[in-house]
Amino acid sequence: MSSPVRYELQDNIGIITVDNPPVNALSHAVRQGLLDAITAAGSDSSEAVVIICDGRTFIAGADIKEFGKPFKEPGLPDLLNTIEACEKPVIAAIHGTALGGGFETALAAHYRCAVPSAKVGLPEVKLGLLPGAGGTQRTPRLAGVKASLDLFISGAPIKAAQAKSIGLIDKIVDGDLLDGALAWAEELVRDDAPIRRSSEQVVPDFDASIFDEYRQTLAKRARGQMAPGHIVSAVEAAATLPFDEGQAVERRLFMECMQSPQSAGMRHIFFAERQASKIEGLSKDTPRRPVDSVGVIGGGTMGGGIAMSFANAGIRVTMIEISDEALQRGLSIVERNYAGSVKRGKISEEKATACRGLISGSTDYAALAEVDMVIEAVFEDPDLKKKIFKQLDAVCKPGAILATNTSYQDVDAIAAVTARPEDVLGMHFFSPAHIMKLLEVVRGEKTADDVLATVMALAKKIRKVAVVSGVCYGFIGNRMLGPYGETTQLLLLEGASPQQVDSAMENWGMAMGPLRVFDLAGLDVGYKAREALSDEQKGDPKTYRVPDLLVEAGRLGQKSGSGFYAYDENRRPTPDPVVGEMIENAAAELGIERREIPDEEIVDRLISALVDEGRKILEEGIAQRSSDIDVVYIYGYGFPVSRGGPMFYADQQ
Ligand code: T1G
Repeated sequence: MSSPVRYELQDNIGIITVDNPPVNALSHAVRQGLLDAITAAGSDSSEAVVIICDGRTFIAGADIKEFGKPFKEPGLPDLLNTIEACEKPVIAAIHGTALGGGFETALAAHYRCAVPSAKVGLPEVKLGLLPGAGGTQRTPRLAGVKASLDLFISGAPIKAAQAKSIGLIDKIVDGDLLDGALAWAEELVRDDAPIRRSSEQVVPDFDASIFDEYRQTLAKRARGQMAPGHIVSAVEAAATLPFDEGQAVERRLFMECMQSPQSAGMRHIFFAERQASKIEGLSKDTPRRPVDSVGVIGGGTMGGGIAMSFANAGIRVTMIEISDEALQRGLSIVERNYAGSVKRGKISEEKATACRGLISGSTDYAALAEVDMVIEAVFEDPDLKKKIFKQLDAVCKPGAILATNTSYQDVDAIAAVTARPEDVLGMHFFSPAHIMKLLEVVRGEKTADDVLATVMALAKKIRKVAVVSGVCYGFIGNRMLGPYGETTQLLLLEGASPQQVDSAMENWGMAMGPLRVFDLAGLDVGYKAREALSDEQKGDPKTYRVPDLLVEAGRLGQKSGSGFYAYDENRRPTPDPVVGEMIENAAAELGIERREIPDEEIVDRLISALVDEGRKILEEGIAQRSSDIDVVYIYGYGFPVSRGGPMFYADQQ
């Protein structure tokens, strides 16, 4: 088996090339290949060494697939210390994304150059880890304490120009990277440039109180997460200890993170997210239809957000509304959202104007005659949706993809009103649609393979994480929310208060407790849905008695100023004794004895409710794999990524 690393001497420069597709991850073979190459360069006639990569990117990190497997030498920290110890100038030449162990490799080199489009970063925190191969010790010596803390704690990559401005990249190379790096190496040799080891640099002055400041912020912002706190300790070691001692601290903290269930959960989601984009039985070569223009039916909150998702990806959007007034309202939602994003510095004024310019409106369906795709985003009335699909069937061109943004309804029944059910599927966005990453792609019985393949690829283009679901009431996410909500109601009747249930779940890691979620969504939504059901279909009255009482008392949730909580003008929730009384009366009426319920039991029963329904969804083939369910809950329902999703969590227990 040939090594994924090759070494060649070109004139007086040694060139080490890593070629390990798809992202040149630092697998054992790559580490061994790098060690062999730097050793060879150390003893041959080369006067300098360039490390460069083939393919689409410089090394994008350690090979995450090897984590948790038996460790094989050489380890990365030792390998990078060997590269740094080289007595000849070592230059790292970066393109694509130099991430994690990949950027640590560049930091172990004595000089770094990059093409303008390159990005560098240390995203280990997103895997519940910290940079474990000298990154927490070398980066502060080049870029200082604060810039390093921000880089490690955000995990976000930065552009080459910014990296240069903080001392992490020395040179931007325009034109061919290898040519540029070789020319620079020649120059360094000619100028007898010093061997500049990052580990020997002194950490620039810093205010020692910065570490406690970050710890306090993280105690709130990253409550319960291990890695961010360990990052601060590792950087503090870099700032206060000699390199070797600091590296030992880094290693110890890294191993603690690596062995933590949190990192296991986050690594699971890393691969689960990528797995979700693969559809069993659908080959990678399935043809795709072009989607350069999209129609959106409905200019409400969802319609506006969906329109922005496509415009942000450079796709022209036509928003359809029933009247000019409604259309103006829809377009002004978009306007307001963009203005807000500019104000919060999320996007530039230019970008917002360009995206805004891609969105137009009409009240005439004829405006959709030539679009490649239409997404219906009107409120949850199945008859209205069917009426709209009949109209779309009449006006849209052959081959146009017709999608519904329904959160619950039978996509096959909607498709059946058209003469082209093969062109119909569900695209279930989550509110706010221009921000939430999850997209449930609902595959109808007759949905054509190329339609599915097109939408899955399109999801990546509009920066969504797409998960395929079969047709059932509520698909994957909302279907599981049913038993989760019912169990919540039982817990209230049995003795837990809304604030106890919510804080138990939020302390466990959920972004928001169930009662606050229901108040945010609006209690009238469920009430209206139940009104259309028979008592038998509604199921056990215990599971909806209290929400019904609240709605009938005009408590619709945040939007009416009260629901399970009372809300102030800033929509901050406060417990309301009136609700406590309503719950007690309902419990008495339903003959339920009340008792103290420990937080653990609340968490167990609610997570079990999710997992049990998840298992049924798997048995029925509604979801392709259990990790897809985890991705749905992480990206759509505020499930803590450090728990890996409900199904993964259950498997760990
Ligand atoms: N290890 C193993 N496989 C990886 C990988 C990695 N680091 N990165 C990507 N892949 C696989 C991925 O699963 C997919 O496989 C294919 O490559 C394409 O990825 C000591 C311990 C680089 C920005 O966290 O962020 O270094 O699905 O679909 O959208 O301090 O991948 O095709 O079979 O994501 O173009 C730190 C992780 C590791 C970077 C490219 N590094 N990767 O995005 O493609 S920890 C990271 C990414 C570490 C050291 C520590 C992205 C990307 P498949 P993709 P993409």
